[in-house]
Amino acid sequence: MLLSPLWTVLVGGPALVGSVAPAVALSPAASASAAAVPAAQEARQDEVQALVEVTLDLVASPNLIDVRRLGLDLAWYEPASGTAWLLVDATDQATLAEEGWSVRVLHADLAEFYARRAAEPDAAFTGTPSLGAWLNPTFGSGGMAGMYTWPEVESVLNQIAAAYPEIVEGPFSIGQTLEGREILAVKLSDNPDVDENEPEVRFDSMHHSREPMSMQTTLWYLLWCVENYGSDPLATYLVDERESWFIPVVNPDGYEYNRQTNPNGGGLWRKNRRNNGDGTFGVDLNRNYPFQWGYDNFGSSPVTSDETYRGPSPASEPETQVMVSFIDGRDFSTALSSHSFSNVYLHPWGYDFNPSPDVAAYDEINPLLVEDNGYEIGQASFVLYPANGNTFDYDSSSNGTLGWTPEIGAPSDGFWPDPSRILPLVEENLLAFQRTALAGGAYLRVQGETQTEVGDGNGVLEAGESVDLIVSLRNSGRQSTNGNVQVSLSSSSPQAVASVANVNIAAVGSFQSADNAAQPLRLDIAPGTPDGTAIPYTLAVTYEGYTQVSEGLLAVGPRRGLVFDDLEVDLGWERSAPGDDATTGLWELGNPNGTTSNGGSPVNPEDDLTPGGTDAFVTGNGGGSAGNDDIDDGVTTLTTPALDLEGAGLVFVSFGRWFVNLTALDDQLQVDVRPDAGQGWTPLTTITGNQGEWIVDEFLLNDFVTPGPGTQLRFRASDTGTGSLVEAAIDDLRVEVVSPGPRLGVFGNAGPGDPVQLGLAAAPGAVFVTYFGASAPPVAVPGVDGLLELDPLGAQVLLNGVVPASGQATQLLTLPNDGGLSGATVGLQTLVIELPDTVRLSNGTTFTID
Ligand code: 0X9
Ligand code: ZN
Ligand code: CA
Ligand code: CA
Repeated sequence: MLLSPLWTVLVGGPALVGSVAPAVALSPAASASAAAVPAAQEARQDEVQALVEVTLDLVASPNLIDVRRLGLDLAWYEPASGTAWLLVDATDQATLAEEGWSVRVLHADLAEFYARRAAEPDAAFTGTPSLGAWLNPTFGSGGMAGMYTWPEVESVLNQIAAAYPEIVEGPFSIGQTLEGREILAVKLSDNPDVDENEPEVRFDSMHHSREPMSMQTTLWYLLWCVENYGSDPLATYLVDERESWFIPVVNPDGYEYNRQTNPNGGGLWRKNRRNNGDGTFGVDLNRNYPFQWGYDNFGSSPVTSDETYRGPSPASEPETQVMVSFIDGRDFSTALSSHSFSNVYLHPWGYDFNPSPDVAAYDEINPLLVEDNGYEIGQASFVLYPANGNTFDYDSSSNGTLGWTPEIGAPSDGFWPDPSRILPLVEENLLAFQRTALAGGAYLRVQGETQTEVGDGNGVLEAGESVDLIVSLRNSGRQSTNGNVQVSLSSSSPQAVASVANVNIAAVGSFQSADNAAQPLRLDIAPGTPDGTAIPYTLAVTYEGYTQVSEGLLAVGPRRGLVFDDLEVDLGWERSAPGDDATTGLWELGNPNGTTSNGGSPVNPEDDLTPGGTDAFVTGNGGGSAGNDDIDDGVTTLTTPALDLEGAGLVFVSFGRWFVNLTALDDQLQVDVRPDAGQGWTPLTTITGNQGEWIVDEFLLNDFVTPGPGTQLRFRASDTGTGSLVEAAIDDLRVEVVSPGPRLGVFGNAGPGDPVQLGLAAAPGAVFVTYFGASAPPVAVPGVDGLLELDPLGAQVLLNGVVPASGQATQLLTLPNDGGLSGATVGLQTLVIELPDTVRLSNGTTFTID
């Protein structure tokens, strides 16, 4: 993207420019009367609200305390950068002018902006949702900017309960709102009408009526459970072994008020609809809970007109009372009380900086919740700011519940994301909902497995030997497993038999680890199994009737390096491909020039990955401003040279990659593989999120394709959707093989005078001689393992040597600088002499000079 402050990006297309005022330093205060409690008494619900951005200092004005003092509505805050978005009416704007704050108007009328943005053709949701397609209205096609209205939520809950009566109970009222609406809940479990002895978990949303995305996400998880019950093992387990309660809209009065004022969406009413008796309305329900209520005035306000007004007394509001008695009447182990927006998950304590008594549990579960979406997660008072009277603080203090508040969606999504964003946002939070439910009971995870050769002890699994498998398990949940854990092993290979196929592990306690080291599982490899044979196997871990299956592959024979490209020499990778449309930040090879975001986080790397190395491929390497150097407007493709891996056995590929995606997390680095030029690309991995560090990924190519004669990888980095800071980099490509015999490869796109890498994977200490010449049909040679694929007449020695201890002999060769060689195809093959008396031929391969 161009170097533009965050806000210009968020504003959207050119049609909106008219509503954006340039950065204005409002006139300095004539008298900055701090004693004034501005805007305290006015009825503000009917006023137009503008969204303005201001940068807050930690100490100097304006700071967060000033925001509180002035009773301003803080819609978004990023402590790291100090960026704050405020919702302000005309009176607030006058106050800001008096205070002399420099603010940027992002949207003069935010509600109108949301409604208009959601109505634009390119914001529409098209296609069929993968869940809730049978609902009326379909999920994602609700009546307010794609969001379900309150009557639609009621209808949808009824439709779900009617369709799944054997697992859904309700909807029933857990009590009434101030205006007499029923607060609706459903219960999800097997035997839902019976209170069974199963861990209880709760999912509520919309304490704040301008945050409908939280309700959509809660409903999505409910839909995932019911629609996958009986087919997906996890959904089945979570229904059978949990009692889950859903309260999608805690504040229907406020939500209906928004429908009345803004029927097409965009309404910004947050609090409930309490008439405060002084011309103002509303109490912030997430400040009204009766634990440390009114602890201080920092994050909760005694001022009735404020958006964080905590009410006259603890649990003064009917909605809070209903939730409190519901919470007290049950025994929730874990809970999510969802809000929007900020791409963050928050947990207790909220009221102060003291650590939660459950800090160890949070530390363990937190990273699991955000493993896929990369949201920030941590204690609310630190990650955001302290605020008292929060739902999760009450959950924790009264019932010891582990609770989180997801703030769903990016700042660019805001309170009313485009309809087209509803599905991506619910999807990116599904895992956290599943894992919150898991953590409420036993949450057994397979953390890893170790394989030990049982045989001659040379560290290599060979024919006639066995392998012992030890699985390490971790219970990251709040309850012990109910009974034993079964671990079992099987293989579909005709060359393998599980001689120890089933073992039991005693119940695993809450936040405890376990393994089967005392009774390893064992797989026997048949005598005579050739090197390079892949042995697939399946591990199954079962507890409480829930089976988690993982597939693995064992290689028979030694694993050796074939190619290692640290990119210190240019081997001719292709830097573009047909269809590329990025306008800046194209792939280039060089010494990376680091850039950083305004917030100080890394964007382009400063260093390559190779120890002692210099160069890597990066997308744009101009240095200077991060926004000028990164990918913009589309995709840029990097493709490796082709490598002959036909018949190579098992092929492991690894590479270091760097990926940064700031602003909106909607971009990716897509890695694909193809076995040969004529064939289609198969996805290897999609890297999303924002890492900002080198990470090495390894893949067994055989899991994706049959490695072929022209195997290539390609890396497609893109900035799509919302313009973002996007940078990718690649370094240290490695190819390793477990082969039936010595393996030879030539790597590089090279013309006359250019370098190529010649790689040989063979027995350490063996003597080798590599020949080149004309290829010929394979023939057997007496006394030699393997087939000769070179015409012996005219074949010449290219090089010879001794295979190093690593089993990888790599040689950089420069092609003769003779233009006449262009287009010529050369055959290559290596003779390997394993002293004293074994002689083998590598595969024959060919190389065409550019
Ligand atoms: O302020 C809130 O109630 C929540 N944010 S929202 O924008 N959805 O209104 C966050 C509450 C988190 N709790 C604390 N920071 N203590
Ligand atoms: Zn909220
Ligand atoms: Ca061995
Ligand atoms: Ca390098």
